Amino acid sequence: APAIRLEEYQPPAYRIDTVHLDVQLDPAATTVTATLSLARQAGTKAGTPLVLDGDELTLTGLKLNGEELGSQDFTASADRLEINAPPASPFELTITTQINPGANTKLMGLYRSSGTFCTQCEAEGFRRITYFLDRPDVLAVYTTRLEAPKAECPVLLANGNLIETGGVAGSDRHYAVWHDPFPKPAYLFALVAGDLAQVPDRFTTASGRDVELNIYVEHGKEGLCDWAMDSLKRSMRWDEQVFGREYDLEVFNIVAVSNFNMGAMENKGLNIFNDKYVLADPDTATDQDYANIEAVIAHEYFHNWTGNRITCRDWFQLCLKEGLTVFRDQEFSADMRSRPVKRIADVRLLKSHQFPEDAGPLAHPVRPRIYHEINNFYTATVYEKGAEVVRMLKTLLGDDSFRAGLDLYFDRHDGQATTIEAFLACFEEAAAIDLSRFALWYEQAGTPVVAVQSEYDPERQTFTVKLSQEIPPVPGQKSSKPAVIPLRFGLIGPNGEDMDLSAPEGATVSGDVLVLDKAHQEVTFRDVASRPVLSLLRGFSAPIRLSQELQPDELLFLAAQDNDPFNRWQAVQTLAMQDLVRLSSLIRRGDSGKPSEDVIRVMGSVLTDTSLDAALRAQALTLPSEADVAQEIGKDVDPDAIFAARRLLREAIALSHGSELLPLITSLAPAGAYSPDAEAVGKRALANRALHYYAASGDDDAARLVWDRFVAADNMTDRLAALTLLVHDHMAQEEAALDHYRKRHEASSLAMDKWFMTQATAPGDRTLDKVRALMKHPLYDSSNPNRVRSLLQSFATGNPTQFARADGAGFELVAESVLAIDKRNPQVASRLLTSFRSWRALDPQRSVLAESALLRISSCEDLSRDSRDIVDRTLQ
Ligand code: B3K
Ligand code: ZN
Repeated sequence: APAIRLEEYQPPAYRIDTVHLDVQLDPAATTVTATLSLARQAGTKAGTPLVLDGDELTLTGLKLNGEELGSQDFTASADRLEINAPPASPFELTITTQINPGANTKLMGLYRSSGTFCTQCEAEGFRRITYFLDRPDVLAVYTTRLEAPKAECPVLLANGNLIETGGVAGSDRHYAVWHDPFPKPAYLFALVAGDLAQVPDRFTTASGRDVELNIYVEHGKEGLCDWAMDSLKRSMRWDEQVFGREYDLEVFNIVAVSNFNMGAMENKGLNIFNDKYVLADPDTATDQDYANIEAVIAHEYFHNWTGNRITCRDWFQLCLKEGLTVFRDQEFSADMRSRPVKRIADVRLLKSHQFPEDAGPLAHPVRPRIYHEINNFYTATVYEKGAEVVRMLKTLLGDDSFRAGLDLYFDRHDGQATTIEAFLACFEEAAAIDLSRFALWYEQAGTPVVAVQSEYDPERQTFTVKLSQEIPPVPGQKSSKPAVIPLRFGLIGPNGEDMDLSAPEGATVSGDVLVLDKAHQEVTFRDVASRPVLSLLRGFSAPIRLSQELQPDELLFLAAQDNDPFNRWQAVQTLAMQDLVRLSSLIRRGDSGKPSEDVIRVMGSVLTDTSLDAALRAQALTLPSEADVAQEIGKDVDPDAIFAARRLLREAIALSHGSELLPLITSLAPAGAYSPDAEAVGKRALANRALHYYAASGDDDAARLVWDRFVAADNMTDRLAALTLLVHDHMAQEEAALDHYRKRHEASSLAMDKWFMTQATAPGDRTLDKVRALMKHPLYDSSNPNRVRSLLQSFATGNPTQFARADGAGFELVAESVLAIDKRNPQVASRLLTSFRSWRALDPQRSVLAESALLRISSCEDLSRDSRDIVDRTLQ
């Protein structure tokens, strides 16, 4: 496939002002008649051919201004329709295509999910429905008429407002006409038709307009929509209050489907969701599920302004909508819950997903300059790092200028398809600031490493901080320019208070933010009465790696004293990380390590510090993951040694603090009915974290307690926490627990996904055979993306010792699965394939085996474009 390059962007030669779609739904032969009003763009020569995109289409009719087109006037193939010499003045094209939604296993375009017709058009799925200028800078007003048998498809939905419904005379069919007055790109088109239950509600906007809200689900699942609906209404209110953004149509519909390639999709007025991000009740959804639903509902809703009203000029600008919308959903969740706890969770995700991406063969800038398959660029870098860049902008500008810049953006670009440059220009203007250097965050791949050294001079009472920055080389980027890095900081005095400081020399400081913008910088603070401890990168104010040589006593001080809750958590993590790296390397050499007393003591004080929020304590007590430690080690990684090191530290903590654990487990149960509010969630998290340590002893008492909690749990969070311990620690009741769980939950696919996942992520060499056996389980379905993710994706990304087994069998299983899935669903296959991205960091024996699995995939000749792109880049 040819490379698409940002520098080669050309505006479209033709405009499409309106689209009338008539869709005659049929499982095997759906007929789509698209009537497009087209016009030459200023600057297009009369007679310039019109080239429309298609993908697996069959053309069955073509008219220009109502006249059948002769075969000499066009050329058509499954993936392209060219009108040789269109009229010079505006004209109308009527295209009829026939498609087979029942055979659409890629889940792009129009397909069926458990009998429901639904669509997914982002990024390039609309061209699988009709021939079109399928690019985000072609904005049109859509009217959609759907027709289907009334009994099979009582529900007919499309974008916009419903303007007409009726029966088709003399038949069992009925129709609905939807009109969306807001011009939109084709990727935001959607339709749904099927027999679904409707859960209705209402919302009154700030200006008093009444909006009808609906969630559509499979019959019988109506009772699982309360939390999603509640999250939607809170999102709508929040966007009004915090960003001044109101909803703009008469109706907002959400449909939950069980077969979906990703999380959800923000189609105008008709969001389509993976049911995993809609359905919840205490018995089947964990606290994490509730938080995810709240965040994804908000994210898709927020796209109405950041993505839909203002969209992207081209797919290189994807972060324009995604980075900004992730930032908005993060802020929403922070306001709904605890801000520091949310920040820690977001940073954990960034470090575990985006940092490895940015350090490996798949690294790319937040705004890529080249792609072969755009669907491979819905990445942690575009989304999560993209959100960090927006967050830095806010940190640098301050709240008021940031809001003024965003207001200007909404005002100036409403109704447009635009670029990162235009976005930044709004902030430059609103804040009278030059962002040309800041823009490097969109251009450069890789995570900057900031090295820090500090020195206190008691004679002169100065404190000097030497900072330097550098991005290690990544594919296609050997050198880099210094970035603009906002570092939130404090100098903490011996009493634990932040010192009052006057402006230092050597850097711009505003408030508590120091701006590092050169390769090397020396910053001197004067009149510093005593040696401070430097707390840097508070709140994780920039997506960088800090290389700061803090002494253990300084880290212990920060862990106990830092006024910034994020950095307190970070100090605990850093202490644990240092110890895990040390222990891993000892174990690797065959020595027996002894965990550090300091770390054990810090964990003990977190356990017992009741002045801290329970959720924060749970976060601090969660050791860096195996993947986090692997990333920190960086090369010649032995996952078995890392696993053993974590196990050792966990046991040592459990042994030293045994007596503190039991009361936490038993006393923290929130009173009353289950609620997903922040306080109750925090209590459950801490109790289950304590249980995790308590179980480490492996003795009978511990096993009994875990089993009892498993059986007695009245919510999924506690049940799954106990099940995970029983299975991952291979306790005697492991199989009994899995059986018990299966019997209880086999009617709920989403609950069973957790059952598959728990087994796929269990350590120990029996897991591989188990996963192979589970692939044949009657409840497993390799055509359903959620099932594949729960079993295979979680094995490949959540089980480092077994995926990277020293005999290569883990790599083989995943390679084999990628090849099998690729034939049906390239997007799911290529996502699974990205689990190999850190293969070069493994020890030589393992990396050779990973490479041969990759070569096996690469040698397959009919690989999809999606998987070909990932395997080529991974091997490069
Ligand atoms: N915009 C969609 C993602 C589409 C992915 C296409 N392969 C969901 C979201 O980010 O809100
Ligand atoms: Zn999004």
